[in-house]
Formats: sequence, structure tokens, C-alpha cells
Amino acid sequence: MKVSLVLCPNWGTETPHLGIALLAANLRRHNHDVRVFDLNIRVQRGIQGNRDIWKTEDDRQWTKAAFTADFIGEKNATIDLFVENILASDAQIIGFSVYSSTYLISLELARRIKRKDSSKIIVFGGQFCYPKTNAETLAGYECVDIVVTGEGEDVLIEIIDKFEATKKIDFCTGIIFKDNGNLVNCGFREPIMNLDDLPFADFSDFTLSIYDNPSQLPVFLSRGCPYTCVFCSTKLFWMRYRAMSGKRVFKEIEYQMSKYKDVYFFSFNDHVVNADMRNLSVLCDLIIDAKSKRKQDNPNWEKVSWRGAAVLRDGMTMDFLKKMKDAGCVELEYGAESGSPRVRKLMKKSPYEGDILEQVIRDTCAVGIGARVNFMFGFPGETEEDFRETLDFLKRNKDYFSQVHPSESFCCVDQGTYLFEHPEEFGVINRYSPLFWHTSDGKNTYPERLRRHQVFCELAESLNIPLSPGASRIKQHKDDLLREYDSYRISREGQ
Ligand code: B12
Repeated sequence: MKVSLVLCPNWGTETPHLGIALLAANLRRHNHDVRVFDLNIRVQRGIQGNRDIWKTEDDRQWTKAAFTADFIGEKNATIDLFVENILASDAQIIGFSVYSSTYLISLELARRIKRKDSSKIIVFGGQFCYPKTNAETLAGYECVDIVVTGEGEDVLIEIIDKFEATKKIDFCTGIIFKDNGNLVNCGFREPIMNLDDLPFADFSDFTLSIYDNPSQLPVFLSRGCPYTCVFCSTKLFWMRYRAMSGKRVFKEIEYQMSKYKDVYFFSFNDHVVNADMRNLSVLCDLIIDAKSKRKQDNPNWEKVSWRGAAVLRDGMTMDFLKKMKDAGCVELEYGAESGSPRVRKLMKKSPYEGDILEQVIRDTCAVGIGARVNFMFGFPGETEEDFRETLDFLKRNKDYFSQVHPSESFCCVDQGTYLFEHPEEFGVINRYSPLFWHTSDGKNTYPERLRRHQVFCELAESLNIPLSPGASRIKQHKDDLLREYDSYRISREGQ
């Protein structure tokens, strides 16, 4: 069957989209005819329309209906052109990769496609489609036929197989669909346990040279996360943690390097790359071996390097970190979140406190791997004293961070997380506002979290610690953020 996969603005331009490349590979393995439309890169590179108008410095705008409505109004003709391009692919199934920053434009395209040809089946998938929250809302839109609520490889094949057999959309676990206008939630689908069986990602539909770094491709070693941080929603989507074998990941790297002669940098898109240390260790050994023995076949082997997100855990010893460095690791992104052991405990972070946390950051730096560390502000229960511990943590370790990343939402209460489901345990009031919630003692409010964020950033600046780019955006938009909070508060009081 003909299938088109679409990525709408706004998304990153660092690399081609891994999820779409994986879905395309799997569809082709099952002999389906796939076309990919990365409209995001076309928009952002100015291939359609004026680059300056399409691009906005403030990513948050893409989640706002008013902003996207203006944008759609202005870019009517280009959107119609995209719709024509997609329809010209003659695909029966048109799948959109949907995130908080892409869903509004995706809905607009879906509406226009349906208006022109109502026989097309519109499938929404991707990490905005959380089973317990957004998925039902999205499936409620007339222009959306199916919402896939988890990983997409197997379920997309089943949807097609059933459609080919019955000529209608049928029950498949892992989807929500409409049956005579009524939503049918088919429930959870078992995650794919043997990740080694998945085909290598297929990037042949993307022009690598137009992405930010043409020598970089995304890969992954695992899905999900085995840890239980109470603020995190990863489990809702990916459910169980699963890892590929180190050998399989190495084969993928080998394959992509032989196919793309300029590629030698790999970004691991896992939630945590070191949850399964055994597989990671095997992968490192294989890369180290190839770096010394394979450079004659392909000089890029010597340059192979990679980055990924990692957990601050036991086993991240100096020896292990050295091995990672020798295997080309250049940066690890750690979620410290707070300098206060008490707050980390409240967050139910991985059970490694105090010395290990700081030691791993310092050792990472000592072996020559960049340590990019994430922080949150105003986790419910965080006192001024706890916050000061975060500031002290920053001062003590100032020489060891390659960058600090203060969360731009400070501390979100996302639907479906443990934090959301247990508001009384954390004293959280108005949990339905992920950004603007407050605590029952009235002390932990959005403006207070923003203040802590600002104090943290000022300290980092004064210590010459590089800050992630988002930090300056908060400073720049501070007044707008507080205005948004005020109008939210006023509307709540009026209720
Ligand atoms: C890499 C990454 C980025 C890169 C993207 C680079 C690029 N060009 O691809 C960068 C750094 C730019 C980025 C930015 C953002 N990101 Co980001 N990012 C990720 C990350 C770490 C990996 C994505 C990935 O490849 N996953 C692995 C692949 C296999 O999964 P996948 O793409 O989701 O695809 C699978 C399924 O979702 C599904 N699927 C996907 N598409 C479709 C389509 C159909 C039709 C079907 C059936 C199924 C399906 O099947 C796929 C295979 O199983 C994830 C977290 C994570 N580990 O997943 C966050 C994540 C996707 N990002 C997220 C967000 C919110 C953002 C931002 C909006 C905000 C932010 N501050 O982070 C920005 C937006 C960018 C912008 N400019 O506007 C959220 C999305 C949550 C949501 N509800 O929308 C995530 C989940 C992180 C999180 N937990 O908050 N991100």
C-alpha cells in the first residue's frame, strides 16, 4: 500500500527525524510504498516561502492556537501547495508525526487533505499522543481517523494489513479510532521487546546536506526508562524499558557509515543511554576496535563520536567513562535536577545520592567528556534552603560542567505522571495546569519558580558556566510569561 509520512513545523533541524526513518524502513520491509514529507526542513530552510517569516526564536509559540492561526492565514498558499504535494503521492494512508510543537499545523494539513479527498486515512502518531491524555482529544477531530498511542512500527503494519483485508479501519491494540463517529479506544499494545529485530533506520528520503550537521545521524540503543522519577511521562508512552544488544547498535552504525560517506557523528536519542551498562559496554568495545582496525576501509572510523542522555548512577566509574571516551563519547546529558539530596529523594530519582552524583559529573569532565547537566526549579517540597543547595552545587562544581540546562518550564506537572496522580502527597493545587500549578501553602507559585530560574542563571553566568540557549529566551520573554500567568490567575479567580 502507498503510505506517506509527514513532519510539520516546528521541529528541530539538527538531523533527519529518527522516528520517521524507522517507520519508513519497517514499512518497506513489509513491501509498502513509502513517501516522506519533511515539511519542517522545507519551511525552515526557506525552500518554500520566506525563511525569516517561517522561523520563530520562541518554540513555545507553536503550541499556541492564536500564533498558528496567524501563521496559517499568512501562509495559506504554501500550505495548499504542501497538501497538493502530499495528495500527489497517491497514498491511501497519510501519517503525521505529532509533538506539542507540530500538532496544530498537522491538524490544519489533515483538515485540508480530508476536504479535498475524504477517502484518505489520516493517522496521527508520535510522542504527543499520550494514551491517557492528548490521544483521545486528537482522535476527536473529524480530520483524524486513527491515533497511535505508542511506538509505531508494528501497529502501522497491522492497521494496513487489516485495511487491505476488510477495506475499513479495524480494531488494533495501541490505537484509538472512530467507528460510526464513536471513539473506540483499543487499549494498550505490548511494547516491541526484541529491538534487535527492527530494521535499520532508512534516511534515504532525507537530503542529509540540508540539516544542521550533515555528518550527524540519530540512533538509539533503548526505548523507555527503567527509573521512576515522579515528574516524568516517559513510561506512559514507551511503557517498559528495553535495550538493543550492543552488537546490533554497532551494526547500525556500521551500516549508516558505509551508506553515507560523510557521517561519523551519532546522537543517541534514548531517554538514557546507560541504563543497560552491559550492552553499552559491548558497543563501546566494538567501536574502540573499529576505530583502530577499520580506518583503512573508511577514515571516518577514527573520527566516530557520539552523545546521549545518561543517568548519574553506580557503575559510571572512571574506567567505564574512559572506555566511553575512547569509544568516541563527547557529551553526556545528565538530569541532576536539584543539588538537594532531599529534593532528589522526593523526586524519586535514581537512588544514587551525594558523592556519586558529583563524582560522576567530575569524572566525566576529567576523562574529557562534556557534562551537560539539567536542573529543575520549585519541585513541590523544594524550600528556599533546598534551592540554596542547588546554587551551592553549581558553585562547587562550576569547573566540571560543559553546559547547564535550567528547565524552561521550571517544573511541570504533566498529566498521567505520578506527580499528577498524587497531588495530595506533594501538596499540589490546580494540577491541570502543568505550568501554573501552586502548592497548598501558597509559597511555590509560577513567579517564584521563575525567580529561582533567574537566580540560577545569573549565578551560572557569573561563574562563567555555559547556559543552554533556552535560558536567555526565558530572560527575554520574562514579562510575557508573567502576563500569561496573570491572565490565567485572573481567569481562574473569575470561575
Ligand atoms: C531528539 C529530540 C529532539 C531534537 C530533534 C532533532 C530532530 N531533528 O529530530 C531537538 C533537540 C531539536 C528537540 C526539540 C524539541 N523537543 Co524533543 N526530543 C528528542 C528526543 C530526545 C528523541 C526523539 C526520538 O528520536 N525518539 C526516538 C524515536 C524512535 O521515537 P519517535 O520519534 O517518537 O517515534 C516513534 C513513535 O513516537 C511513533 N511515531 C512517531 N511518529 C509517528 C507517526 C505515525 C503516523 C505513527 C503511526 C507513529 C509515529 O513511532 C516511532 C517509532 O516507534 C525525545 C525524547 C525521546 N527519547 O524520545 C524528545 C521529545 C520528542 N521532545 C519533546 C519536545 C517537547 C521538544 C520541544 C517541543 C521542546 C523542548 N524544549 O524540548 C522541542 C521542539 C523543537 C522545535 N524547534 O520546536 C518531547 C515531546 C513531548 C510532546 N508531548 O510533544 C519529547 C518526548 C521529550 C519529552 N519527554 O519532553 N527534540
